[in-house]
Amino acid sequence: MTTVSGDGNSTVSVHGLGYVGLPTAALFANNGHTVYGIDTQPDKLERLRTEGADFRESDLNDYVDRVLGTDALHLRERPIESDYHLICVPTPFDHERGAADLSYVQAAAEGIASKLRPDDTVIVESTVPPGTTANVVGETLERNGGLLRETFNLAFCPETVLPGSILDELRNNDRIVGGLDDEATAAAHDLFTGVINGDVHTAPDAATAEFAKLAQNTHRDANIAIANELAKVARDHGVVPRPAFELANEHPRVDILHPGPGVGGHCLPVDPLYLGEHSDHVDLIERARAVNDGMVDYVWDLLEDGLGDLAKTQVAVFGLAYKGNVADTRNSPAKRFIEAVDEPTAKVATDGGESTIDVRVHDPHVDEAGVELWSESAALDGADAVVFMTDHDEFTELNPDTVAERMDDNVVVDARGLTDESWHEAGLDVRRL
Ligand code: SAJ
Repeated sequence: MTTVSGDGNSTVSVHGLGYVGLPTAALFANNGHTVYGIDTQPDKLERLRTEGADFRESDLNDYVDRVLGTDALHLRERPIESDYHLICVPTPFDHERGAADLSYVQAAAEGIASKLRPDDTVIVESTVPPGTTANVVGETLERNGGLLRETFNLAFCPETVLPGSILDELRNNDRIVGGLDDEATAAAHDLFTGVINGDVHTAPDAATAEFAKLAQNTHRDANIAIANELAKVARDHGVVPRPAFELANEHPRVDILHPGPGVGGHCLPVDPLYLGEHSDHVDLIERARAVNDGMVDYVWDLLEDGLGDLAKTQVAVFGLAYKGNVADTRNSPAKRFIEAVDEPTAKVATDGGESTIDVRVHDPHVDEAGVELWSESAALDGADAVVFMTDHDEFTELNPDTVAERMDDNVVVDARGLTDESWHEAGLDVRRL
């Protein structure tokens, strides 16, 4: 097996320098390893060289910039011989095929194969359906390189980054490692033990580690779905959901999560889908996905209910990011909410005529091409309704009297539980999840 491991002087190649790979490369480079950060996009490498890291998390940028341009972290377009190869490339879900798109993983494995030496260790971090490390990566490495499977180490170790606290979670979270054999598991275990503060748990094999990762995010997605469904049912009973959940959560074995406008980000909306690829028993998991995706329509219903008529309406949408205090808009429910404005059914006024909805999106964290963003006051001035889609701190701090003064009408749809009694007292008609 790999002789030098978690002792901080191995060569480690990180394939794919995205939101997982770049912080991971910095983690190893900051802990004494010689790291090769490999990415097939020359523009990205050039930007990193000239401008440094551009995460929205300054502690992470400092951590990456500290090693960029030093002998600890070399940026390269092509694979190079290394003791360890970490695969951190995207694995988007291909909705047309109903399967994970493993082409980036395969391409990375093909590149590694030509540089693989006996006893080197390959570790997959990208989220993949169970069996991928052994069947797809293992076979690709063997087919494209000159080595038999038994002569190198192959393991899976899922990434655990949380937008908003990437560096903290990268350094402090526990990790799971599962290899195709004990040597591979041990090699991966030693590598991560040397650089993180959390524990490294060993799985009996790679497929178990792959499954465990998917189970974590599927569990969270399904638990958010039950919170969302309970919230809708609560409202049907005239009960405000969140205070009811807080009471229910007084029980030691109950922990209802927060309802909201749906689930976004790069993990929860996608990972549960990977479980259905080789199983006929995915049922509740799919329904949970549908419940969460359907929350955007429910928020629309609350809005329509509040306004009564959508003709010539001005709506301020507060929050474009997929969750509070981040700039990330991937799979954001707010984006789907705004897109729904363009659908013909959303535009029918109660008198049957065309309605014109003027949507003004305000998000102090987001700066995104293609989406027109408004300042807080420009979004609120003359608005008939305000819809809270993201729980940014700035929104929690809003003064309801000021909001009421600026608006024309008084409808507030609070999909994030930001408002309290003072919003009613300010004369606002609040519909809360
Ligand atoms: N959300 C709710 N209600 C809640 C909690 C979250 O509606 O009670 C929504 C959020 O607003 C957001 C979405 O769910 O739209 C996902 O947010 P999140 O904070 O639950 O998770 P992510 O996607 O940012 O990161 C998840 C995390 N996984 C788990 O908590 C099990 C993170 O720890 C993983 O590292 C990450 O996926 C990953 O990379 O897989």
